[in-house]
Amino acid sequence: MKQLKINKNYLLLKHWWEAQDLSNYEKSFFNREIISFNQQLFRLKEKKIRIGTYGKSGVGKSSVLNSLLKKEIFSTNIINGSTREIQKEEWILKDQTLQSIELLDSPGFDFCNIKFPNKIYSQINHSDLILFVVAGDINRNEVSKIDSFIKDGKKILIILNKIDLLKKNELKEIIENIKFKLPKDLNIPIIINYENNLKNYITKIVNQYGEILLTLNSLQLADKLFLKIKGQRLKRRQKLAQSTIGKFSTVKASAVALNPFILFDIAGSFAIDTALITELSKIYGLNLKGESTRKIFQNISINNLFLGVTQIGINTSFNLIKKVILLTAPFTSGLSLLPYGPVAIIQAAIAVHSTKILGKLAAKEIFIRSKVSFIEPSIMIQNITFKDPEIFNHMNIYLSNRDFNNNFISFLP
Ligand SMILES: Nc1nc2c(ncn2[C@@H]2O[C@H](COP(=O)(O)OP(=O)(O)OP(=O)(O)O)[C@@H](O)[C@H]2O)c(=O)[nH]1
Ligand SMILES: [Mg+2]
Repeated sequence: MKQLKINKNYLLLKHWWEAQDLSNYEKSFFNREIISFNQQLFRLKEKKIRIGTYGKSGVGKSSVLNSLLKKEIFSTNIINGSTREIQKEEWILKDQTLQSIELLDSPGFDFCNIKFPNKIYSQINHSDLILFVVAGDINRNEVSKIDSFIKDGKKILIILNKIDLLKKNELKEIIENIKFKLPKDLNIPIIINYENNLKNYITKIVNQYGEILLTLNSLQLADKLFLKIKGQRLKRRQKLAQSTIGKFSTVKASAVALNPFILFDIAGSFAIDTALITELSKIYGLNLKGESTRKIFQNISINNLFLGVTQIGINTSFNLIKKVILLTAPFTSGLSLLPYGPVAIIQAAIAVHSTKILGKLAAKEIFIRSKVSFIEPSIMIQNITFKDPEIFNHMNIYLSNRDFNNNFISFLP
């Protein structure tokens, strides 16, 4: 494994976070997420890995943690629902590079009396490592929860508990059944909880990969928050961009059509179009100078047949008709102005339509140009290389599910 410097990554991430420059609105809108991310940053700085348990009620989540701690810290009961909310305990392992381990116990996800099941899922989902505790073969609900964690790009281990209640030949069969229901290519480990087996396994994982799991998870949580903030910014800008495009198309429609005595030429139309692009670029936080605006405009007109044709069409053919009509007006006592009505309507319609297309294409082009150039968390993730890639399969899933572009194009006007 490339020597991973946790301090360096902490500083990079902290720096990135400070540069985010959130507005007050965003600070209050994302308050909970921000607090939780700051806690993660703090854990990264302090080298405190967080391990969370999850599973059905009564499978032995609290007992599993007690067996790691070798103390009865978390309450257990034969009656389901002995854990009602998330609880924490520090687990200090000797001879390891990490400062300490934070263990999270959670209520059973299927227990009917827990108040906020989604909040509990989300808190466990923030852990650096998830122990998914099962007691025997897994049912549809358990498979679906495991799938959600996988989709979210989390590192999970399946902990098979209560094996003392099984006959010897049953154990093998149950493990096969569980494996059959998990995604084949991922090789999610199934760890049997007997004697010191689980403790040894987790100690090994934490010693070998603790730092990198903590770092990767911090980057992943940073990236998730970054995407949320970015999505929300784009949604607000989408509204602003749409109304700006609307205003410009009205201006252009009246300029080219409604006043038959202004011979609105290519230069005038171009001025309105470039003003629109400049306005849109301001909305997307990219202050384009004249030259780049012209380039965007040219690119768009060349690549869009309709726009290219209307640029010429509105301004030449229709104006020619206008001129002829106006010139002949004195000879026809103004009668020739009558056909001007429909021409004006067509001109206005084309102007509106073409401005809307121009606005949409320009927003997309501007958005692509405004993509942040400084190091962002997803790039930091991609820059980390691994000696044991299989352990980090979950990050590949995360990156491929992230689907950056497709998510955001829908937020454009
Ligand atoms: N036979 C056997 N019983 C176990 C084992 N682990 C836990 N139990 C028992 O199973 C019951 C439930 O255990 P808990 O640890 O409370 O289960 P939990 O998943 O935390 O349950 P909730 O907090 O209600 O969701 C208790 O009576 C435990 O003593 C095991 O390995 N073998
Ligand atoms: Mg419990």
